Amino acid sequence: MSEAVQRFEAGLADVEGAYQGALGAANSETELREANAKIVGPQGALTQLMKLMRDLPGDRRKEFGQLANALKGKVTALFDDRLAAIARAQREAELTGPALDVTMPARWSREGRLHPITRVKHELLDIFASLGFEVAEGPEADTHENCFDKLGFPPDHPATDMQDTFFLTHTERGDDITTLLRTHTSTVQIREMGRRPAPLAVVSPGVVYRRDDDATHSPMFHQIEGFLVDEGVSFADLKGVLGVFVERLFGADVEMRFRASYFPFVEPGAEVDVRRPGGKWMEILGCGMIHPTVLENVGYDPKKVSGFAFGLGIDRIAMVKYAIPNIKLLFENDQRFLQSL
Ligand code: FA5
Repeated sequence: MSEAVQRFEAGLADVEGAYQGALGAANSETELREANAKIVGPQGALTQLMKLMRDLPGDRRKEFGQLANALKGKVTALFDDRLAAIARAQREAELTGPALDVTMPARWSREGRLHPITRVKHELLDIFASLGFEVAEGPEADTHENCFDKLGFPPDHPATDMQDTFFLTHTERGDDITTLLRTHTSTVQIREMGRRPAPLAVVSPGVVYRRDDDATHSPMFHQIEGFLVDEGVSFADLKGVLGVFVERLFGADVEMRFRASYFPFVEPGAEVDVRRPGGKWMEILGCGMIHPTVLENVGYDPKKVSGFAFGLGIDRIAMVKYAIPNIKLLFENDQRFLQSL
């Protein structure tokens, strides 16, 4: 008898003797599949044995082929039986085992709510709406003209460096159009005044962008622009509106001060700081009387009408309101921090 025949016979006998024990010992579907793979899987004992068939003498091949196939059939049949038995046993255990515990606490699902910046924005807009301001919005990407030129920034004036930003270029019908991420919401003054006559009183919330980055400056932040134009509007009106606003927002015990400041689009210009009792001053807005050049640029007659404007930082107001030490906390979206507000 050839050596190959001997090996083949011995191999078949090994599988024959072991397969029932191996499949019978498996107690779960995973164990059963593993045991089955060791016999008839690609690396399994029987599969490997069948690869030896070509070494057998030609006249014995058919006989051994039939034996090997018959054995494979028995293995597969037992595997199917065992798989069904395991599934039955599992089902049986579920049915006879302890019932579903309906008293178990449900998985807690977090309830979402508005981000503090959105809440503060709504609160600010409500106050201005109650004072008679209407709400308008403008695009985040706007032209150099609306962001700087028509607001009285001279071309390439170093003042534009105050608000270093991101420029965007796209091509439209063959022309390169340059827009930029607006650095302030004052763009909406130009847009709204440009499209309708005075009198008007508008607030405009939105996102703005600058190359700024520290504890009180974020490269992306939120402003609300406000402006009012009519006959005979004076700085006293501006102080009155902002005084009511600060008191409604923070309560009577928060102090407020106007500091003279420069913005090309107002004259005179100021900044407003607020302070909680015992706290530090925090700048919350810039403001002033709309510059006559700006009024002319939007087609108004500065001899007939005048107006005031202000631009406030929503994030800064949220910082004062919730005593948040670093503006970054507002944008990290750490649930533990947001839940605490
Ligand atoms: C302006 O943006 C002017 N457009 C405001 C204005 C409007 C003045 C109308 C006069 C008339 P300023 O750069 O100071 O001004 O920004 C206004 C407010 O935005 C600041 O008072 C501050 O509260 C907030 N702010 C400015 N830069 C940042 C920043 N990087 N991160 C967060 N808040 C900021």
